[in-house]
Amino acid sequence: MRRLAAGTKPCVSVISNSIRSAGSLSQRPNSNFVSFPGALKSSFTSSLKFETPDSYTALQTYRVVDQDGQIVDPSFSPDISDEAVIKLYKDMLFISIMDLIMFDAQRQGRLSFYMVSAGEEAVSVGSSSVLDREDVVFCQYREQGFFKERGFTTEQFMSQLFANKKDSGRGRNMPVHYGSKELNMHTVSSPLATQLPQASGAAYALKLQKLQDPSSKPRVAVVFFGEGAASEGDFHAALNIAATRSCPIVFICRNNGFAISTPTLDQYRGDGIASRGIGYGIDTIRVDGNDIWAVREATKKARAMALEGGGKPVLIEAMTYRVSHHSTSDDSFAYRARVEVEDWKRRDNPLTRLRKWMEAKGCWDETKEKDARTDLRKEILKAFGEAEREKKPPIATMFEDIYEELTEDLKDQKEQLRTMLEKYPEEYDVGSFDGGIDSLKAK
Ligand SMILES: Cc1ncc(C[n+]2csc(CCOP(=O)(O)OP(=O)(O)O)c2C)c(N)n1
Ligand SMILES: [Mg+2]
Repeated sequence: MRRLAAGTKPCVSVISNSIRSAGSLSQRPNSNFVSFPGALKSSFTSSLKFETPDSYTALQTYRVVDQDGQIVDPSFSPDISDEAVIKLYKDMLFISIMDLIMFDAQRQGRLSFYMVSAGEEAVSVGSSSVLDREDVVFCQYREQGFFKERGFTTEQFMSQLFANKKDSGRGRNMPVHYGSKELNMHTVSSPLATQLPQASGAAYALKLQKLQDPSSKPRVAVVFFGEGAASEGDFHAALNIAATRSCPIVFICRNNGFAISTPTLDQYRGDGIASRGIGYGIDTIRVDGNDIWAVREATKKARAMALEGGGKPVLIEAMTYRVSHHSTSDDSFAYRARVEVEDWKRRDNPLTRLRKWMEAKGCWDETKEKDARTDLRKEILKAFGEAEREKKPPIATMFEDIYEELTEDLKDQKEQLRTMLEKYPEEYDVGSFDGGIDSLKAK
């Protein structure tokens, strides 16, 4: 091992250790196993046989509660109070109601774009509910339930969607690209799968931080992605670096059957995404994503595993069905049968499943359901109206946040913009922007 300079932090020795162990393999005489550097536990065989995917049965799907809300795992008992379960149910309900309202708002031309997460609410709400608030999270774009459960407010959702001056992203992103520094949630970004290597990097940073300061709080990185995003090279890079560097990270795949119009059959021929986790040497589980209890149990355990022995990656593949169109720019009935969607809505819906469970337990009924729906709808519509009326961020903010001080070029552009807007007031209505043209006046 290399000698460490005085004061060098212990993370450096971790890296040196792994270099030494990889180079110190030796062969034992007459062994049935040859420790090739690239395959450490492979025994010899004289049978010439290729492995085929068919010789493996599909990985099983873990569930706690069935489609009728009945418990199928007799060892299971809820780890939270009835009130806490109701809160999770209301978070899921909130999302499903907000989705309908905002989808319609886009159709009315009041919003440029929207994406709903119908059928997938249990994955995001369930996983959020068992993670630590300080775990660092990277979402794809269909995880509004995670934001909700972690504490994103109705006003924050609406401010982002209407890109008004209260949006912490300063109105620069497309709708549904939420983010929150306070909640340790990185901003959603459109290019698929880019969040995956970023999350592995964050997990590595968390690992090094813990090594440098052992008294610091143990934290994991958590990253969501769709099975479609898993076709990107970034997915493979992220899994491999997390595995080889033993990073504390939980990968959560929402396998909802589609990447826009591309069904999974055209996306891959292996056993889903879970089989890839194992291929990369990562502990993996497949769960029923419509069962919030299964999602909670699996995520809780995954987090604990990810923190074991200084850190390791864990992969969860949550099986769901994308009930909605991909986005407001998509009409999914052009590529799938309406009856298929109706079947999923009716037969297996995460909200209905939890509701049945709560009703059987005696903590929910029709009246409570009606009241909750009315209250949530009111709350959302109130925030909707306020956010829609709110001013947009000052025009001058478009020049900010790149350089600490405006460069001469940017100052010029700002001035040109002001001149243009003043010259053609009939063409440019700047009344909806906070401060109007005044924000462009040189300070
Ligand atoms: C690099 C890149 N390629 C293509 C797209 C266009 N695109 C946006 S979402 C999407 C489908 C992603 O499917 P999946 O990861 O399964 O997530 P889901 O929409 O099913 O939740 C595609 C192809 C993109 N945003 N970025
Ligand atoms: Mg998908």
